[in-house]
Amino acid sequence: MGRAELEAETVLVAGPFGAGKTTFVRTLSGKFVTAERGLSGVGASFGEMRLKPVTTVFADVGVLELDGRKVILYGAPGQSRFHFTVRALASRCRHLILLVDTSDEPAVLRSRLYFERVIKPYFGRFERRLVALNKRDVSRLAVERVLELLGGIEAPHVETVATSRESALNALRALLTASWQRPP
Ligand SMILES: Nc1nc2c(ncn2[C@@H]2O[C@H](COP(=O)(O)OP(=O)(O)OP(=O)(O)O)[C@@H](O)[C@H]2O)c(=O)[nH]1
Ligand SMILES: [Mg+2]
Repeated sequence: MGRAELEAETVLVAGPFGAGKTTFVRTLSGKFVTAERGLSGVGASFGEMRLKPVTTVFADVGVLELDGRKVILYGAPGQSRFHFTVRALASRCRHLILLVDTSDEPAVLRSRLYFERVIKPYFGRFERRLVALNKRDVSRLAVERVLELLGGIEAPHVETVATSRESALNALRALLTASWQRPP
């Protein structure tokens, strides 16, 4: 780990394909590096290609300062063929934000499946965790219904709209400052 990472809060922003990870990191970050590619390459499923034209292939990296602290955000790739990268990303991040796509019921169920298959093995190692119920501006689902579909995930939740800086900042503050988190 580099010196900057030792001093900074590191946050893995994870979630299923199209949940808004890149958007969340981009909205928050002064410096932003992304590894998005057109989604025409080998390995993309038909369903994935229908959903959107670009996707993250290794990680989005964003840096910002929040209340005098340096924060480094790593946006995970959502496409299933890149899920192996989550292991490497999880090992360099202290905290986790799990983005749930709340657009409709199938999207929430995809988020649940992603959590169970990809994140759960690493879940216990994060110091602070937050579930961000994203796309609340376009969702007609009640929060209670979203949580019911998600099943139990042991972390507090907030509602977010990743395109809104205020909303994304609110989520990041909830992760880093709230007192309900278990101590390190
Ligand atoms: N309305 C709305 N759209 C959103 C929100 N967050 C993300 N989006 C849109 O959802 C689409 C997918 O967002 P991305 O940020 O590319 O999603 P991702 O999770 O990085 O996707 P992958 O890297 O391919 O897994 C884009 O069109 C975003 O503009 C939100 O809170 N509200
Ligand atoms: Mg992305």
